[in-house]
Amino acid sequence: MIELIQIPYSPYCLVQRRILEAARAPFRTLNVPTGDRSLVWRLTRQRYYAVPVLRDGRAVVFETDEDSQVIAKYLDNRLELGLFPREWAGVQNVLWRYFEHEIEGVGFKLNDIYYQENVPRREWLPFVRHKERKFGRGCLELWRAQQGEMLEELARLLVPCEQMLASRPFLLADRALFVDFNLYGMLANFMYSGHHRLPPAHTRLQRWYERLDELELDLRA
Ligand SMILES: N[C@@H](CCC(=O)N[C@@H](CS)C(=O)NCC(=O)O)C(=O)O
Repeated sequence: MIELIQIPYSPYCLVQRRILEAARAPFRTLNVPTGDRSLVWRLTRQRYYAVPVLRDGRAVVFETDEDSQVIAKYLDNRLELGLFPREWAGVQNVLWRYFEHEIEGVGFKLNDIYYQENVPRREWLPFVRHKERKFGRGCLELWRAQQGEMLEELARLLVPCEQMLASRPFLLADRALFVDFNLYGMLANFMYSGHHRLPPAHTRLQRWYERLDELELDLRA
């Protein structure tokens, strides 16, 4: 059975989990602690420490750079999902970069400020240390203070997505593609704490999110 090695609130893990669910693929998740990546390190033979990682029999699959989509492409092939159509080559790469950098860059902070509700107490110390080493001392307090501005910023960043949905049910086509799952994961992370909703003005995006949440893919296999 496919195993998704994950941190449950990680945006990148949420992308893969939703693809697996929508494909109705038998899989199980294995959660790793924030501060202990020894399992990932061992599985990848000391080549990777981040999540997600996918294990499928003898295959261990993980990303090769910031913008690779090795896991999603592996699942796309393995389950014959057609999530990366050739006609959108190039365009989809630009979109997932925007989602994983611009949107994720604001969304994860808005979720992280509620970490005490999502992260087990024994992991608070490695969690805060990890954030502060990357973003500076007191970053979580700072993000908490900037919450209002960050919500406005996210609404602004999501305007192009709302516009894309003006004439079709999904971002690029009349069916869901990888880019839809990708944006879904970034937004599922933003809303993971339960303290945030999608910007009220973006009504098409809200309906799109509900569709994605329940989506079952037509399997080609
Ligand atoms: N581009 C990678 C990014 C993966 C990533 O940054 N994962 C985070 C968790 S959200 C992580 O494990 N970072 C390394 C660390 O925490 O030490 C992907 O799409 O999977």
